[in-house]
Amino acid sequence: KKAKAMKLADPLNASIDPATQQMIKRAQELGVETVFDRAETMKPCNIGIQGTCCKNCAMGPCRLPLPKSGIEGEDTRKGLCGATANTIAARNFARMVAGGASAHSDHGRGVAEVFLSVARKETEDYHIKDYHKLLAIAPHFDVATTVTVDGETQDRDMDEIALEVAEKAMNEWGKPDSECLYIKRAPEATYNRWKELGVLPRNVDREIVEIMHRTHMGVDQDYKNLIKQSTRAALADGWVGSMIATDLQDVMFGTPSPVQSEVNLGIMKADHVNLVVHGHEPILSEMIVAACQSKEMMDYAAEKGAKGIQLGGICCTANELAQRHGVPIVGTFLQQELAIITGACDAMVVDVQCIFQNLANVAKCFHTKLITTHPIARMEQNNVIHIEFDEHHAMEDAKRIVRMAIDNFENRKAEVMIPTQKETQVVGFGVESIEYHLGGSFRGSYYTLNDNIINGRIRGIAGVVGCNNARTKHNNDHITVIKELIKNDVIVLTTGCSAIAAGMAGLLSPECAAVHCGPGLAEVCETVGIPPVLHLGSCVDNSRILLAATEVVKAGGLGKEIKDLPVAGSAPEWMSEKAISIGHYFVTSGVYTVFGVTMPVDGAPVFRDHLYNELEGLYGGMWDCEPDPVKHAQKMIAHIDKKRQELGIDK
Ligand code: SF4
Ligand code: MSK
Repeated sequence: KKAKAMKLADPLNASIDPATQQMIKRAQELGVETVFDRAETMKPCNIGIQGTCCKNCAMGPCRLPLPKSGIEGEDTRKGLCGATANTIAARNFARMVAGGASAHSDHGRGVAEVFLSVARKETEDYHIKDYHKLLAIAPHFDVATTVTVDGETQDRDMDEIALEVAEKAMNEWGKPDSECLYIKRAPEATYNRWKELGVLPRNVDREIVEIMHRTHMGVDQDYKNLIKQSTRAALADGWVGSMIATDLQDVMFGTPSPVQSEVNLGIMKADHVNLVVHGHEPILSEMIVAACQSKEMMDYAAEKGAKGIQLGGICCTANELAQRHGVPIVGTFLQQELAIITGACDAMVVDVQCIFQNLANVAKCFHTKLITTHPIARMEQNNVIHIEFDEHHAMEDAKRIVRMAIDNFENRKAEVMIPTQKETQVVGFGVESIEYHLGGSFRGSYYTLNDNIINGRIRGIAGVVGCNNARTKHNNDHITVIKELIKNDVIVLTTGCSAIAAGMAGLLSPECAAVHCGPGLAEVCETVGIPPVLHLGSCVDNSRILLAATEVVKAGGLGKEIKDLPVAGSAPEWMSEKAISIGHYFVTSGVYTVFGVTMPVDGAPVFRDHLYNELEGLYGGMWDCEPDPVKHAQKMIAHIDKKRQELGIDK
């Protein structure tokens, strides 16, 4: 129930989505507090937002706000130890990279551990679904796929390949020497650039630990050196931890290909058991899909008076299940409380990342069972049930959870109110399917991506990704940025909650091209039958965007490195540390990357200049921040045009 001093959000100002507006209003009528109301009540700290508050030791917190009039002459601000604003902001930035890289990479490690169990035949519930993908990734781990016997080349045993891939993958987190193997997947010139700059990641865990050491009180006090280490950790995230997560998930659960699905709160059904999965790791949710589809569970639901089981996802778990099974998406990050407020959510199952602790308080007001499943992510509230999920008896755990949701169907108490809004969407593009749908390769025909970029029908490529943030109007900036880009013939690759927002606005359908795109992009989309906004999956699947850019480089005609391409990145409504890690691996892979909302660097202008300008000289990519979504998109387009000019393909 809402606290006494709570201010209420204006639903029309809080979101552009009518279903969300309706449910915020509903929550307020019922006296249930949501993130939208809390954002009205609590405003952010003016010093923290500038990135210049340090609490790395007990002599602080030391706060170094930038004077309103700016700094005249020498900047004499310092903490008790003498740390400058640049050092403090850079340490805070580095710790965000560490937090983000650890979240993605620990997810990747979990996937690799399950894959190792599969390879060792220790689990019967998970299998290899895509052997083709296994063979495709094996060489990147230096695992041979053939052997020579008596002078003849023969295919190697699949079980042997799987085991070796699993062991080599696990090694990427903690090998004692050398560098991560997967980093070589980048274009050769980019790899050489990183080598020269000394930022090749050694192993994932080490780079993250080293950030924590360097940012401890009294260690690294050079903002440039701190950013160099942030680069190692971010590259270890994007090109190693996240990329291995994506690849091994594809091997075990199938490489996505375009599939039709639906999105928004209206996918929930009053006469069905509604089971909502929320979080990130498909290890759990894949099993829940299988359990929901089992005859045993469907019969049990019918016995309890339900017409069926409606499974739906929130956040990146939603993207994982949608891209591989077409499971409908309930909503974005900011809609998680609202799914329960429908009164029709019989169980919400969560694993890791982006889960509001307030879900437990909202669930108390309804009949919803809130179930945590991961040993590293529990909640203190006593109405939360913990069912620890273990890959060795995964199906048993999944059925227990589904049965709990079915048993709870008859306990609905509040009046059910499910918004009617839902959109049809096509999701599940990856590097493989982009290639397949655009002429079977990246270059050489009327249909291929590189040719369409060179001839100008497609002006460039944008990656628009990331979260929602309750400090901005829900989905507004994602949709404004994306519409501005496609109107100007820029094709958009999207992941995470940005992808869900695009689906909710009807932008993940091939039909929307005629309405929203410039003439060149519309022609390409209509010819090959793809949407102008391609859903590439979850946050770890940003690795697919890196690999798509790499394929464009390799196909030729557009320079030697990702930095040469007419591409730009964006996270219009970012909020998580993971977004900072993603942003930093995009930037240091050569992509101009614009964030919305605010960046916690404004209190340290010299450090900010390093991120926003100097990094371009090192990596070819640089950071920027622009909260106005139209200007945000225009900055990306200007960068794309600059690159087209440098390539000599501007028209
Ligand atoms: Fe203050 Fe330095 Fe301690 Fe940070 S490390 S809290 S700047 S004394
Ligand atoms: S779920 S990290 S709110 S995109 Fe990946 Fe969405 Fe951001 Fe979480």
